[in-house]
Amino acid sequence: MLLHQIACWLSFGTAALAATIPRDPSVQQGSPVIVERQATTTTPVPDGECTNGPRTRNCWSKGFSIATDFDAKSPPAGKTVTYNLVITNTTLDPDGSGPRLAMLINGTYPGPTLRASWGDTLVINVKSELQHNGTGIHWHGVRQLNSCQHDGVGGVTECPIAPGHTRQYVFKCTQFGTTWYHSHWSAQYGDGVVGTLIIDGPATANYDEDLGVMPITDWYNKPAFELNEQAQLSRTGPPVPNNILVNGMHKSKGGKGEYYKLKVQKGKKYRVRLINTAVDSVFHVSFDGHPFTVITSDFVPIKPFVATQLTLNIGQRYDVVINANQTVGNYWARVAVGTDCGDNEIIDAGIPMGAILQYEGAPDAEPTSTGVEMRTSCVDETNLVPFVPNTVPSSIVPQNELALNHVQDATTNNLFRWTIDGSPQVVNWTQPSLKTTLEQGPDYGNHSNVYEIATKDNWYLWWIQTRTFIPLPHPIHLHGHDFYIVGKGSGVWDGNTAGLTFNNPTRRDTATLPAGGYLLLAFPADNPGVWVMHCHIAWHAAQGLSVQFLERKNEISQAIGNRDEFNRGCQEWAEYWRPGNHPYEQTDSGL
Ligand SMILES: *[C@@H]1O[C@H](CO)[C@@H](O)[C@H](O)[C@H]1NC(C)=O
Ligand SMILES: *[C@@H]1O[C@H](CO)[C@@H](O)[C@H](O)[C@H]1NC(C)=O
Ligand SMILES: *[C@@H]1O[C@H](CO)[C@@H](O)[C@H](O)[C@H]1NC(C)=O
Ligand SMILES: *[C@@H]1O[C@H](CO)[C@@H](O)[C@H](O)[C@H]1NC(C)=O
Ligand SMILES: *[C@@H]1O[C@H](CO)[C@@H](O)[C@H](O)[C@H]1NC(C)=O
Ligand SMILES: *[C@@H]1O[C@H](CO)[C@@H](O)[C@H](O)[C@H]1NC(C)=O
Ligand SMILES: [Cu+2]
Repeated sequence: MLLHQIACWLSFGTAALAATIPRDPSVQQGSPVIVERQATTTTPVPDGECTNGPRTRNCWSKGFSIATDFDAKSPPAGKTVTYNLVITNTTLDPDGSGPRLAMLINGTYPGPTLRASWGDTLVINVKSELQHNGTGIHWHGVRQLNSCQHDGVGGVTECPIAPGHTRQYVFKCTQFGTTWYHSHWSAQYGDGVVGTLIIDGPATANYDEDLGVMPITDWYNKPAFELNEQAQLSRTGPPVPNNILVNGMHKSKGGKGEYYKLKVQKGKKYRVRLINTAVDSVFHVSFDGHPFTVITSDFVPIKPFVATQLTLNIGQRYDVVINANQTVGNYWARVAVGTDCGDNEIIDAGIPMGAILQYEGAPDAEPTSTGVEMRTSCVDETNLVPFVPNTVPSSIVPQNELALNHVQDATTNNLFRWTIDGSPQVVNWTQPSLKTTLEQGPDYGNHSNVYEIATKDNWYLWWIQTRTFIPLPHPIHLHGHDFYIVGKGSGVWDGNTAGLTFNNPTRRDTATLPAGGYLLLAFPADNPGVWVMHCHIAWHAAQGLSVQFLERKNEISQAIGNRDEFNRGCQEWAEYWRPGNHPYEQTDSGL
């Protein structure tokens, strides 16, 4: 018992906070020991033996806790969790605006929430019942340690899944928290090929119940493939979304449709998992009358802090704990669009935007609550301190600038293209970079935007620098790793590393490049593979805004092991993508 207590004296919150946590009535006698006291320090202690529960969320299992360095280890004897998913070409009418073409996973939007635990192995069989598109599923933020061929990026880590065929993805859950999965094939996730993924593990604050995911997206009444073509032609900016959806629901400007409800009981604390799954929008989220505690940014547990509003760019996640301690009633869970960098038709429709936080015992009515003034900005949160501290070596040598620009001229058939060092990325679906790497040639193609990361475990510092006069913020997402944000700012970086943040910088897998500015991202070369880094605005990714990191190329073949599935996928794709055998052609980057 004493051992349990000592081990569970991990750091978070305050004794006062812990003291207000009510007893969870669902914890029966005979359940694992619940330690009443929490520590008051903010210093992690070594992992001990303690059991996860409503008041010991910092614990996980013997030898694993919120203080575990998850880069170094994860629970070894995890379960194998298997899911089957089917992608179909169908229609959807989420807000009463009328049905439109959609591609859905198991017929729902968003697709099923997949769930596993830290250390588990996920096995996911994805069947494509699309008639006339390739597809593939990327597991956003999953590190894919030594499993690059399961990253799901057609033209980079796999050949797309051909119509009627199945792909098996297998990976270990080395991190825990909240994420989403989506098609990485051209603009397809904008048409609905999106779902959510929860990996259970310890947390930096306590809560009674998990309310699950709250994915938020922009929504268009026209298919994404159609809008993607428009966006590429345009000199005047992207199409304006017609609505937003919270967990696949919202009222439309015509007053039809329904709000998503988060149902709570007075006196309990709830974990809510916020995810921005949009095509082109920054969102702000708040809960009227309910300041909340933020416990993660992306897959990284952070020192908890209280906030009244959070900003999420595309691909970013925050897990928050809400205390349902207000008068029984209905409250708005407000969502606002970052209008400094985008727009949405619903904003001026006079309809509250968001979802409803509904207490048990409250009537089924729209809230009349008021809340904080919502932001309009498109900049990242700043108060994000990783719970397990890490240091980036200050001797790190910056790589050459990755210069972000744009072009729209004869060399691009007058299509709008974003460029990195002068080149928009275009992938070749039949010849993914991983295939080229394994076959040792012939080459990656003229617009592969490949950057090599050669030295094992060396730290690399990537300098993304805006050089275009179009001042837009871009949510930069990296595969195969997360990164440390050692610097960012407006204008041009002066190349001086002295002022950068090396001591426990914010760590995550998606960060916003400031409008017109620069972003400095560091990570070690600890995962052989081919990993894309791209803007997560779907139109921008389709218009070439990405690079591929070729990491420790000579070790990739051995690292990934069996490649039968990979080879079979490429044979099936080559058969489908024969000239004359498919009605549509590749018109964009392919990503
Ligand atoms: C998805 O649908 C398939 C086919 O109906 C079914 O076998 C599978 O269990 C479903 N998956 C989930 C996660 O619900
Ligand atoms: C989906 O079905 C429509 C017809 O309903 C067809 O025009 C379109 O090509 C199909 N798309 C895919 C990806 O199969
Ligand atoms: C995918 O299917 C949509 C129609 O559903 C079509 O507009 C698009 O061109 C297709 N893309 C490719 C590359 O097949
Ligand atoms: C409700 O909970 C919040 C967050 O834990 C706390 O700051 C606030 O004081 C509580 N209010 C009441 C009335 O208990
Ligand atoms: C894509 O790769 C295939 C197979 O290597 C090759 O035949 C084709 O020319 C490539 N396409 C382009 C546009 O480079
Ligand atoms: C790549 O660029 C070279 C030089 O501009 C050109 O000769 C070649 O045709 C290009 N290859 C492809 C596949 O477009
Ligand atoms: Cu962008």
